[in-house]
Amino acid sequence: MRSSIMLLSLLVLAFTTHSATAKKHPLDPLTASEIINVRQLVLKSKLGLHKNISFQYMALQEPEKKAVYEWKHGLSPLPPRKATVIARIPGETHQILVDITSKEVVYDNVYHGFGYPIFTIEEQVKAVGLSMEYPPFIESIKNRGLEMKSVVCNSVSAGWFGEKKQGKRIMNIQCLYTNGTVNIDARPIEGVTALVDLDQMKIIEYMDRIKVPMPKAQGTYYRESTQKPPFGPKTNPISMEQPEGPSFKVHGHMVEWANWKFHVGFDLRAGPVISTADVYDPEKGRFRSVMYRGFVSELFVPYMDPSQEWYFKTYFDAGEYGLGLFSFTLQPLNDCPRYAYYMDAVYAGGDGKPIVKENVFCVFERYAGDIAWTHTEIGNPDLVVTEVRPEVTLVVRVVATVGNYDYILDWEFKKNGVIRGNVGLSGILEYKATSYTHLDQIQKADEDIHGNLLAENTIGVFHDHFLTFHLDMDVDGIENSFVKSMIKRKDVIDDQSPRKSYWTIEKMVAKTENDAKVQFDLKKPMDLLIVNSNKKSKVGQEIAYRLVLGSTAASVLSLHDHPQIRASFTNNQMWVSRYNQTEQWAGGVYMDQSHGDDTLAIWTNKNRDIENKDIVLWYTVGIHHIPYQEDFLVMPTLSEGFELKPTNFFERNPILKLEPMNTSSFPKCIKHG
Ligand SMILES: *[C@@H]1O[C@H](CO)[C@@H](O)[C@H](O)[C@H]1NC(C)=O
Ligand SMILES: *[C@@H]1O[C@H](CO)[C@@H](O)[C@H](O)[C@H]1NC(C)=O
Ligand SMILES: *[C@@H]1O[C@H](CO)[C@@H](O)[C@H](O)[C@H]1NC(C)=O
Ligand SMILES: [Cu+2]
Repeated sequence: MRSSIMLLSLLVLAFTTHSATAKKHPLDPLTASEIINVRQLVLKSKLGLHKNISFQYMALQEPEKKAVYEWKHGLSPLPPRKATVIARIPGETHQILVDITSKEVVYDNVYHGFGYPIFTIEEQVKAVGLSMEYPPFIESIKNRGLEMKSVVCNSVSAGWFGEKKQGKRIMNIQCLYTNGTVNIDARPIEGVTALVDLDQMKIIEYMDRIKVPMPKAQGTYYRESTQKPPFGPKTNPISMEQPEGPSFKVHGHMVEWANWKFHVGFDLRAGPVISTADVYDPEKGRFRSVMYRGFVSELFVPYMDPSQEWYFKTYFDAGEYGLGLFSFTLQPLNDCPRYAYYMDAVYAGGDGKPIVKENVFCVFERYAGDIAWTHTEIGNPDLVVTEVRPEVTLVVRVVATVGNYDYILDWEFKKNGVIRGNVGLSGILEYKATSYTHLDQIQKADEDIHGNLLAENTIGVFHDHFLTFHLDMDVDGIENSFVKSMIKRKDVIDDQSPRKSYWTIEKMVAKTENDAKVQFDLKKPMDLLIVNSNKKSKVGQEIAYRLVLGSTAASVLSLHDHPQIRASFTNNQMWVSRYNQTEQWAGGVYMDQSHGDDTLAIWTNKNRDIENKDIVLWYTVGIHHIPYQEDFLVMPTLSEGFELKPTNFFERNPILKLEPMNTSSFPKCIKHG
């Protein structure tokens, strides 16, 4: 949720030629050479004459859905390639559309609304660098008996706290102390905050308010090379064998595996983007569409400390920092298994030039010893029947490290037709320094330290994580409806049964967007279906997919709290909106310092018709995080997710005819005594 100046060294990756040998797809992200072309076209325009132009965001302007489907069905050639660019010159945000195919700038509009674009790495590095030469800051460091050479700083988004007018484009700078440890997050220099005007690129406010003892460096090491025994717990080396190689194929950005076919894209803001996920139906002898597009639209992380140094820490990690921008090269064998296939990511840096980051994606088959289905039948005379099949799935993984936190973003495809979206949270908590080294020192019973004491002088501050997924479902066609299959208790009347109660289902078809806002309540259980009412199964059921919830949390902030107004897409845990290509970012295109006027909550106020229309499902994986000591020093992965599951989509269990595994398929292994 914040970036440190140290990141720079990781990011200066040379631009290497990235050949596009494989077959192109209309949703392929911009290639390096396309990025070069877009940059040149913008620089040749009037705006390009400005010497301080900065490329905040560049992405493929997606062709219309209709064009993508026609291309897929072989009815038309590749649609023209276009790029959307958000550029910044001091005082102005420009929205630019570039037609790469016809080599022209289609439009260049100045944005006059609230909010600012995503930060570039370059401007964050510049901003944090300012404090290093700022005399009052140098004084503050000296006053604390610290040395400047061990200080690193973070860029912390400023948020919005009710000002009526659009404020300056600003950012907070706070610093940490290394002095030997690579764990920069462990030693916050509490009480010192600088405010930077990003247009002028200078510090405009400075606050050195309180002095708090800094946590010790000792015990903050997590690198293997710095560890001392006892080690462990230990197990023997482990790996899954694929004697005949993996079963998936990657052509450019298309992945084919078992009964699945889908496109893997990359976006600076969202990170991985899964598109046109189609599942094969052996009975129908063809692929059927499931999801047109799925990605993390926003990631809201509000901290629960209202003090002057902390109140603004209400991060929007996708829209302010970029889950793609902060995705890094995966480490073979540990980030992904031995047989994983790696893919690079290409995006435009702040200067508009392409950056190729290697091995940002991994694709691998997962076999974790789990069972896909099983049954033992002992009822047959003289015959025990056991049939069991192993579960093998396919995973596409990206790890986004937004400052201190690491988000392991997985899309998993299963042979039974399930798509699972999963996020693993790891990394280092955002710590607050305190004078306390033991809870006994807290005198007043009602003192709120806004977190838990995790180690001496170290508080893990309370916070939430809300990952809002954009799930554009096209279940066996574009026109879908949202149906709540509500579980309702029935009371037995007139003693017609010894039972007093039972439950049954009542179906509610959402006519409009308001009907489809869902806040979960254990006392009102329901299945949440995206149905295609134009298609029926053989017994007459509507074809559907349903959302199976994972970890769900409702924000408990006041609806009038400004961070919550900006994050009003978390006011419900699930929404359905009418498809509109411009409505992709749940918190708005301009998330930084936004006023909450371009959110999912605002769009759905239109209360559009959603019955038998092209619709988008929005679901928020939510986690309230009360830190405990085990989260210190690096958090063991907390894994949460949801499933999109076929629901009367297939005539029967689609994996009934899976073949079991067989010992003879594997090479003979040497047994060690
Ligand atoms: C704008 O560009 C000039 C010349 O390249 C440079 O000196 C100045 O620092 C830039 N301003 C900002 C805010 O980056
Ligand atoms: C830096 O670390 C060294 C070794 O742990 C220690 O001796 C020194 O006092 C530290 N310096 C400061 C300024 O904290
Ligand atoms: C699509 O959404 C944008 C932003 O909410 C809105 O301005 C536009 O009118 C919408 N288009 C249609 C066809 O509804
Ligand atoms: Cu957390």
